[in-house]
Amino acid sequence: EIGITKPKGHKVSFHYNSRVEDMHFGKTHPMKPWRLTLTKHLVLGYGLHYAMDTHEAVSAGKDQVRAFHDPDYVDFLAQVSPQTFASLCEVPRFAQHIPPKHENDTVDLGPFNLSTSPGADCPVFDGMSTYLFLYTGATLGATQQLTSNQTDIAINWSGGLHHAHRAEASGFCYINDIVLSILDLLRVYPRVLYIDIDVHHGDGVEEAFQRQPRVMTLSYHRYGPYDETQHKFFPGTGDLADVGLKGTVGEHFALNVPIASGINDGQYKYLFENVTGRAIEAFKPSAIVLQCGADSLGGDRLGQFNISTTQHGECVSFVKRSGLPLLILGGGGYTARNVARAWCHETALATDNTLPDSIPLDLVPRPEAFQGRAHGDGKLHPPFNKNTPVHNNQNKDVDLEYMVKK
Ligand code: ZLM
Ligand code: CA
Ligand code: ZN
Repeated sequence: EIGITKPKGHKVSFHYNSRVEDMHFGKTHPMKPWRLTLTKHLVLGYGLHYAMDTHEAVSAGKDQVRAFHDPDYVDFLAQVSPQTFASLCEVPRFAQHIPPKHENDTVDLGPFNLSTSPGADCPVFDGMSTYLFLYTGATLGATQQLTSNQTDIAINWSGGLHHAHRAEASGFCYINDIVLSILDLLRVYPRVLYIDIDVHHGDGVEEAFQRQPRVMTLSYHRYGPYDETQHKFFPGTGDLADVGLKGTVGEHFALNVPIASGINDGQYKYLFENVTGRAIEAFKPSAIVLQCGADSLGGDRLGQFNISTTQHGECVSFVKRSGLPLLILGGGGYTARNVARAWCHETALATDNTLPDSIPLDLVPRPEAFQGRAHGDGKLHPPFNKNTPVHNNQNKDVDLEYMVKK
């Protein structure tokens, strides 16, 4: 028996709707909602649902999404499908959002940076509207539990889509559920701290609150040229010097920790705990939103860091120790079995449970996803092995010290 217990002294609520699992961004598109299925399998397999209140998420309404997004964009998202895309592009109020075509564009972009080309970051796919309004509804349901004092920690692994802008999809993100949540939190809490451990810069959230001193955004991310081609790692923003909009009251309420490829556990822990610790001390937030993108894990298909699920989880534990109302969200994560491992482990940390390292394979519907040498030998925390692509560590301790001192 695994012996899962309810946390003593605090409540955790879990927000999810299995309908998000059926979605396909496209055959080889890196974003796989299937990772959410695997996460659910591990959470239920270990019995963590006994330690939380579970809520079936309901779709967000268009009015709720308009609290941040452009009304034309919201209407477009609510109606779009591969079948309706072409005719919607002809509607004048949508057509005005079609970007001018650049000569070396590889994909045909429609309005709002959406596209039916298979190579697009933000494709239009079957069931897309349902998916978008559901992950957003899950985040808003989780937020509502916090603002009504019915929980202390609320979790939505299907949320955390930090790149979406007011009238533009970007980087696999269409609706910015994080911004919508923070706007709701601001009705109740004087100050909200947003922390983002996805390997990508949380640009959409930073931009939305760049003039807002009641929200501090703090992102840790891969930054700099990607490879010899000198292309920048997506989205290319989040320099150390970027601290919020200059000359507004929001200046100094954005923090960025740009990191080179290959960072290890010890270095990440040093950065995360020093910078986050000082941000909490100085800003004195009344609530925290933590985006837990799992593409910062070693072995991720798109990420370039070497951190373990243990260290990724340490970030969650560190933030939890603040004792503040906490919203935990997902985000990126492109090696599905590792995403599921990290988010299951973090669900356990939120509920004060310690899981045995052997996955209860008899209780998970797809044990083969976690078995065999290449899939982590049935362990929750398999060590990196020769199948894990490792990125050379380009981070010098002196550079990290410089950022912490700054
Ligand atoms: N091309 N298919 C992270 C968002 C990262 C921009 C370069 C598109 C991909 C990637 C799409 C099937 C989060 C860029 C990339 C190719 C312009 C990015 C479709 C592979 C595929 O095989 C693919 C044909 C696709 C997209 C790779 N895109 C890798 N990296 C980034 C966006 C989102 O984790 O932060 C939060 C959820 N985009 O680098 C290009 C510049 C589009
Ligand atoms: Ca980040
Ligand atoms: Zn990411």
